[in-house]
Amino acid sequence: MRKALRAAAAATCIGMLFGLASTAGAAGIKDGLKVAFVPKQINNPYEVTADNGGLAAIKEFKGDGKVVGPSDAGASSQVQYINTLTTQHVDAIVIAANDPNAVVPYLKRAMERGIKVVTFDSDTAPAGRQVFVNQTNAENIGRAQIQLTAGMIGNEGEFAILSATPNATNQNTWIGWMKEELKKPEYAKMKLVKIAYGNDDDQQSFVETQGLLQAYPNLKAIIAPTSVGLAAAARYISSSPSKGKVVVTGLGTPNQMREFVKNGTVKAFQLWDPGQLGYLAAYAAANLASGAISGKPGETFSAGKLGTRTIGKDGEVILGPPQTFNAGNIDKFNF
Ligand code: RAM
Repeated sequence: MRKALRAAAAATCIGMLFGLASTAGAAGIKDGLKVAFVPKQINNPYEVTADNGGLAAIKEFKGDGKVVGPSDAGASSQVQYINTLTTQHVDAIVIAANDPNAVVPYLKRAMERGIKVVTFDSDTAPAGRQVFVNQTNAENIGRAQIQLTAGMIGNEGEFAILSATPNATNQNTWIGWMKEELKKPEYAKMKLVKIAYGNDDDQQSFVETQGLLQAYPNLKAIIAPTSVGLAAAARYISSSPSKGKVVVTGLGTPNQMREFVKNGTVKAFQLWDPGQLGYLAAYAAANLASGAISGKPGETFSAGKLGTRTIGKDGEVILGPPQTFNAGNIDKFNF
């Protein structure tokens, strides 16, 4: 009899556990969370891959995901989308911000109404969000871009940067670290002659590349720390007399760069996995919206296939180290 009672009690406990598991999705995440992704711009293949990673995570934890955003990466182009999501009272907004400050008052308003905000890819000022999911350590990226370029031009010559928009937090942070790295004595003969902006617009980036080559006939390299800019610069150079003379490198997706690596225009470039970036950002948002974390340094959360992650200084979570792609490994990647 006692045995039977004990068994019944155990069954009740197990039932409670299962009961809990069915109302809370993956590892303490509530079911049915409404999570909205707001990319820098919707027609950029990099952003599409990142958003799809986010949607895959949302599906895993049984949430309700969507992607809304502008077609241009202008500083305040995301404001109207943030306001609509605030009115709809989604549970979380995951945004790659086009400007560190322009969106902050609107994101603050969303947070005041209980919506959790995660920035990923490109941060806002810390007041605009609870957590920033950073692709990789910004200092490493900036320094690595200079090291990669220096190695290809023998630490000597004029080079230009073809960036995204003048306001982009991520590119501006990386460029800041590139300038820091350039202060080292081994780069004394390398000269940054111009920072041009293609605004993450393919045509504009193409035209800016042409302008750089005309204005600086001795140019040895272009660094484009933007997937849109890098693909456009490589396309321009691949069919110009500068092919083989001007090094093109930066940050880009293997699928957009494969052709230019294979035809010899680009020897090497870098990136992380944008799909994993979106995936991690979705998990951070869901954990915030479930009350499992609040965004304080030292908190940990479970991020599905990416395991347990820790929130660092200023609410930053880092995905991992970047990858360098070249002719030898590019076919191993498909994004
Ligand atoms: C573009 C965007 C994005 C950046 C990548 C490398 O797609 O500017 O923010 O992270 O390039």
